[in-house]
Amino acid sequence: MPLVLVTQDGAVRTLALNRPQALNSFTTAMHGELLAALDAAAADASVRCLVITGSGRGFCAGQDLGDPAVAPVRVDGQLAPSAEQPDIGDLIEATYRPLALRIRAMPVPVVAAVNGVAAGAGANLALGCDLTVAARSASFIQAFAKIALVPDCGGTWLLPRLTTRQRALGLAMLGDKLTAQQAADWGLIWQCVDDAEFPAAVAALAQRLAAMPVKALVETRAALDAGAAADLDTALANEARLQRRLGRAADYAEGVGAFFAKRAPTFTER
Ligand code: T3D
Repeated sequence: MPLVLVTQDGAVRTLALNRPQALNSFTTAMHGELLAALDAAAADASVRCLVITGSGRGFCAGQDLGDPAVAPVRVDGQLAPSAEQPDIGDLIEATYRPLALRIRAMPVPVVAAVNGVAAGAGANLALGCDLTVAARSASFIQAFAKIALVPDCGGTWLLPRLTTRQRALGLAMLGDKLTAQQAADWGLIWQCVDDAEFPAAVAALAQRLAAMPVKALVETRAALDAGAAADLDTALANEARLQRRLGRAADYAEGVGAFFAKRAPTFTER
């Protein structure tokens, strides 16, 4: 059984994490399949929007804590620190770091469709996508402190950018469950949708993004990320550089032409 299910509807590709019996928690093998699926989507010109979701009742419970890549070894039958302990830093370097960077560099908009609980690295996978839509029954848990770790998969970068210092620290230190509605109210996610409307809402958003000028949307993501750390003049210079390039591209001509012709534009670039 694939650990990542890949489906496509028009120009929208959906990747569903597929270890429902363990709430789609990450094993090294699932990381490998997800990165390969992201690379394949990035290379396929028919894909204009990517959706990441979970199979079954969960989105993703973060790292599989029983995976040999992280599990503490048994000493005299007890789980305990040991020289044999796998190096979790090596795992993070090889898996969550490239995953978080890959999503941020996708050449198409990325929607997280959070169908259920998103915990640990699963929460930060969801929060690191471009637009995060959650079913009302879903939740977000920065579970790391409960196992004496710090947020990873980009959480230390994302949380202070998405919310206030107090809320970021409260979430990360306490590891309490944040409901989908709270996450929306706090501005951490784009939208919380009633469960019955969730699949249709995700599909409508993804199809809408796929019909937009995705090259400009991807440049917008990069420019906002760069702008958050830049001074005003640097951001203005970056805007001029991007508009110079985008203004010579086919999608700009199409957008302006469609405006004056009073018709819907057909964007083709990626
Ligand atoms: O060393 C490192 O970990 C480095 C990497 C760090 C990145 C991280 O993501 S660290 C954070 C890891 N994740 C967690 O700590 C979350 C652990 N899970 C939970 O706290 C709970 O499962 C949830 C709050 C997410 C959901 O609770 P609930 O009551 O809805 O479900 P459940 O009964 O706890 O879980 C259902 C099954 O999934 C259960 O298996 P079973 O008993 O039916 O056979 C449970 O063991 C399994 N499961 C859930 N999360 C994980 C998991 N199995 C392995 N690893 C998990 N993370």
